[in-house]
Amino acid sequence: MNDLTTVVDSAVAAFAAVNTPADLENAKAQYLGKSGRITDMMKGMAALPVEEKKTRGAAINLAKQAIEAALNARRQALADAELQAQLQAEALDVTLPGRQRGQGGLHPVSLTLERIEAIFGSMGFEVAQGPEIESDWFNFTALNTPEDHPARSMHDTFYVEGGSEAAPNLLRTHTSPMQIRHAVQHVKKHRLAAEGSVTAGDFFSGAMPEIRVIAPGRTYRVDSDATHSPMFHQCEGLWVGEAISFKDLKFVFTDFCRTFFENKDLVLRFRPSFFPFTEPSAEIDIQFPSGPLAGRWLEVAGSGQVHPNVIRNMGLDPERYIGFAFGMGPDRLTMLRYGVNDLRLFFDGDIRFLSQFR
Ligand code: 2U9
Repeated sequence: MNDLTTVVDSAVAAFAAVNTPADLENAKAQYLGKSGRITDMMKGMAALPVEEKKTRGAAINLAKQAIEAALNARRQALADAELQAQLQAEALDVTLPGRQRGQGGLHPVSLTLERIEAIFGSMGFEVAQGPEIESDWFNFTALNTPEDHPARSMHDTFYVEGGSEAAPNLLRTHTSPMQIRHAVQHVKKHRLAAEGSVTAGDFFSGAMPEIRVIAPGRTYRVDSDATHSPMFHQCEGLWVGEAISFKDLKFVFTDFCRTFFENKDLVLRFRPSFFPFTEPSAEIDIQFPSGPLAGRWLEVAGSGQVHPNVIRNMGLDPERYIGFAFGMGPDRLTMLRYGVNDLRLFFDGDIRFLSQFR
């Protein structure tokens, strides 16, 4: 029986010596495989007398069971070790600080638009928003822009599909069409209330609350360099009533600029100019009394008294209604406010630039 003890010891040692499941299966084959040592011993029993066969067979079985037990124990040990190694490799250090989600913020131009809306809102202006794809009528014709005006050319304006040759569609070149839309609705509503019906063709001369509205939003022109982007922002304002004059324009716009730039000593200059939709017209320049831009005249807006043809296109009688309008570029206001000198930075989407305004 000594030989059996030797085989069992040898198997246990062989199993202990391997470190992978594949090597363990190879080692097993040497003892329990088809020509393994235990199998050979079984075969060797054939020559024994019957009585010896019984005792020898029982002893070999016991040895075989011992080897199988050692094999299973080793299999389990290797599987446990593998699991431990994997757990260690994939271990999470739960004491590390978590990954923070970056905090977002509004785009600098959006901050400016919010600021403009808040300031004009405090002066009783409504905010009107509307389509960026406009008809030629709302964008040009209603605003008294002649058929042959250069702004209507394809070099200046993006025309889009969907309209007819007589009434093409385009990407709005300013937000003034929205002012016309707003004014027409305003007039219709109050005319209906006053007269019970709205007759096309003539103009409303009755009493009505004033139109006081700003139209902020995206606008488009065929233009691209350091100070022009094909998409840019505009905010236009309109105040129409029975006695709204240039004096009111000067007061409103001066108050707006001083609040916007947080500088009560800001100086404004109204310079004669020309726009088809206003008459008379003026460009508005500002001057900072101190700081990096001190002493320079900086153009910030166009303005004027709304042209009688435009008043008519709102459905109003220009003999009774009069008012002013202005238009400014929030992109440029943002550049002036923060000292940015290249407009394209606003639209490149570089987070290193944009995160400075959070
Ligand atoms: C209506 C009637 C008149 C709005 C006006 C300007 C002058 C003007 C420019 C300023 C900077 C456009 O973005 S910009 O290049 N705008 O000069 N805009 S008067 O006049 C209107 C608007 C609506 C119904």
